[in-house]
Amino acid sequence: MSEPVVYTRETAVGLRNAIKQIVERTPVTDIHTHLYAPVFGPLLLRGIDEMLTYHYLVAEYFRYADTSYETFWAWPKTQQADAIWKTLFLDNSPISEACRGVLTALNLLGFDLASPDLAQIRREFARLDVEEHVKLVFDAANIKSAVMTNDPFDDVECPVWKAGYTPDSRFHAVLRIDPLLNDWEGNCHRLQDAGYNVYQRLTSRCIVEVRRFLDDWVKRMNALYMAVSLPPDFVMDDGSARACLIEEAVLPVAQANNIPFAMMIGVTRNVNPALKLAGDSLGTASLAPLEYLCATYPKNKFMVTYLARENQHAAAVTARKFRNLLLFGCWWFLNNPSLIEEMTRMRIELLGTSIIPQHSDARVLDQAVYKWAHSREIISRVLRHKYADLLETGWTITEDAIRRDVEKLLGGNFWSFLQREL
Ligand code: RAT
Ligand code: ZN
Repeated sequence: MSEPVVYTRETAVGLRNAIKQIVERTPVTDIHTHLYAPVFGPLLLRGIDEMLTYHYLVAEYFRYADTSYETFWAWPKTQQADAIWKTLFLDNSPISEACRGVLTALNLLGFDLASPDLAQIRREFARLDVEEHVKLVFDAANIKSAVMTNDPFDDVECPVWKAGYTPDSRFHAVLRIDPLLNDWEGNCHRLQDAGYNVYQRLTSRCIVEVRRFLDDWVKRMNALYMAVSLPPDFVMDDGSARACLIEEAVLPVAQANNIPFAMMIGVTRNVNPALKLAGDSLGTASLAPLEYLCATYPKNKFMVTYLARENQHAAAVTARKFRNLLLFGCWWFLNNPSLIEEMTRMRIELLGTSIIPQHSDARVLDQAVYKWAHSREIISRVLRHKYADLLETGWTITEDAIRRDVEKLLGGNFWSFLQREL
C-alpha cells in the first residue's frame, strides 16, 4: 500500500500541479450539449466549417463585416466559413472567447497554427469518419459521456427514435419541450398529429393526454431529464398554458419517472431575427417562480441555470434553501473565462462542491474540446485558491479528497441527483 499523499501549508507548491492534473484527468459527464450520437446522422455537426459558422461567431462577424444578412445567408456554408475566417481571424485578432475556442480546439486536435491553412484543415477534417471523430474529440476533451438535447418534434430526429433507437453509451437523451411549453397554442396540433387527443383548452382530459405524450417520450428516449428554455419574464402565476402544463403535466411525469425538470431561464429569443440562430439575447429574471416550484413540489427535482449574470448570486442563495435544486453550468453568454471564474468561485463559496460548475453547450463536436479545456483551467484555479485558503488554517488536504471533490463536480453530483449509476 502506498502512503496517502497529504498536503500541508509547507508542501503547498505540489498542490497546484496535483489539482491541475486531477481536473484534467477526471472524465466529465457533459450534462447539456447539442451533440448527437452518430446514428442521428446529419444532426451531429462536426469539422471546421461548422465550427466557424457557429452562431456565436456569426454574431461577431456582423460586428465587423458590412455584408448584408441576406447575402451572407445565401452563401454556401464554406463561403460563410471563409468570410468568418478572414474577418475574425485574419483581419482582426481572434481574441474573443468564441474565436479563441476555435484555435484551442484546432491546437488540441493537433493542427499547426503557426501558419494555418484553412483548405488543409478542411481536408484533414474531411478524412475523419464519424466514429473516429467522436473518439478523437471525446479523448481530447476527456468526456465520459455527453447529454444530447432531443426534440420529439424534429423531423430528422423523430424517425430515429421511432425506428427503435439503439442506446449509445457515449450519449444520453434529454426530452426538450420548448415548443410545448412556450407556444402551446401554436404546437397543440403537433400532438394531435402524433395521435394524442389534445385541444387548445387545457381541460383535465387534455392534460391526461399531454402526460401520456411526455411519458411515452421519456420512456422511448430513456431521458435523463426533461428540459426547457424560458424567457426572463417567466412566471408561474399568470394563468398561462405554460404554467398549467408545468404543474399539471411536466412535474407529475417527472416525478413518476424520478427525473429532474431542467429550466434554462433568461433567454429572449429573436431580438434580431435577421441573425437567425445568432439573434437571441437575454434578460434578468425573477427568482420567484423557482422558489415557488422548489417549495411547492419538494418531491420534484429541479436543475436550473440562468442566462443573466445578475441572476447568479440569487440563484446560488436559492440553491442553499432547497435541496431539490441543482444549479448547473455557465450558460451561453456566461461561458466566458471572466464570468466562469466569478460564478464558479461564488457558487463554491455559497454551496461548496454541491453544484455542476459547467456544461459545454457544444453544438459542434469539436467545440467540446475547447469548452472543456478552458473551463477545466478555471475550475482548477478556483479550487487551488480554495484549498490554499484551507491550508492557511492548518487543515491538510489529501489527493483522495481532491479527487473525490473533482469527480463530484465533473459528473458525480449529476448522477447522484438523478439517483442513477453511470
Ligand atoms: O448555447 C446555444 O448554443 C444556444 O443557442 C441554445 O442552444 C441554448 O443553449 C439552448 O439550449 O437553448
Ligand atoms: Zn443549449
